[in-house]
Amino acid sequence: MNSRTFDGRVVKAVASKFFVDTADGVKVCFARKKLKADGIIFVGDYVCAEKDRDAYVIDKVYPRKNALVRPYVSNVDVCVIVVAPEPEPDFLLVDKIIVNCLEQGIKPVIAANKSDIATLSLSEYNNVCKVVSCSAETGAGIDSLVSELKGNTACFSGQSAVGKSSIINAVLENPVLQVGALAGKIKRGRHTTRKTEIISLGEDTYLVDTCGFSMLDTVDVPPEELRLYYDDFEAFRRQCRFNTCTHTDEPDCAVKSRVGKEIGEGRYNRYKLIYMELDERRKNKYD
Ligand SMILES: Nc1nc2c(ncn2[C@@H]2O[C@H](COP(=O)(O)OP(=O)(O)O)[C@@H](O)[C@H]2O)c(=O)[nH]1
Ligand SMILES: [Mg+2]
Ligand SMILES: [Zn+2]
Repeated sequence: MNSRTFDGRVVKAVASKFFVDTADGVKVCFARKKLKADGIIFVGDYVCAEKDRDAYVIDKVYPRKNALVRPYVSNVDVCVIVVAPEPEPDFLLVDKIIVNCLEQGIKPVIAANKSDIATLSLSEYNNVCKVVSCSAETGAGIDSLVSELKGNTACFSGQSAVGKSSIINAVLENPVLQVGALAGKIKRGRHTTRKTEIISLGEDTYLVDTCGFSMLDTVDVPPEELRLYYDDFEAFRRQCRFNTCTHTDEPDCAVKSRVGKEIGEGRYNRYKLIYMELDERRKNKYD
């Protein structure tokens, strides 16, 4: 690495320009032709760039940990799945998003928003993922959510009107993240969803400000692998009669025997629904 090259992270892309967050501020870069030929540079990519005459040019994209599409964002660590008492929660969607997160190496965190209206009962998720109760309206629980985001790149998903944009705004206004030199950077008015962009909050914390990733709504794994994404089944799996048990129709299934006890009935029924959907889809593919 010579003095003209530097590392950074693409935080925004507009036409052929890439906004790269570096130790030395945000630099507007172009990309080498060979990189464009290899594929698009994603928002979220870690890159190496250099000063070439009067322009900054991206030379190299570092390997991605993961990549989401529609919108294209890479290197996501945490996905906040927002639910609320109103609109009525769609837990099938929540479970599908969790499977996809785990498959992509993303940590799912459920934010039970609008706690000022009612408290959702989410005990089914105790052995599944972190659940944070919050209210974007009153600010309750936003500190706990912020501590889940610190040092991570986080995106938000969930049904329309659950409060994703409101939570992002509450997080951006949260004093915990606005320390020292960062405070100035974050003064950017209230957040509204627009172009794909990740917001650098400093200390390696980034928010993907685009809500909802349609790819996270659709599960696409082989049906017999679905069970691998259910951490709450894990403790019992080894006691199933068959080690290939899918926990659906097999006899002596230890997972099934724990339903209504450690495993929530709704959670298990939705598992079977997703399993059958995947099985059906595969049958259609080969018919
Ligand atoms: N009571 C209450 N309302 C909220 C809360 N968070 C968001 N809302 C309201 O819920 C509606 C949808 O919020 P929005 O952030 O646009 O949801 P999004 O579609 O998921 O981005 C708006 O009318 C918000 O004012 C909350 O914590 N409590
Ligand atoms: Mg929104
Ligand atoms: Zn089983």
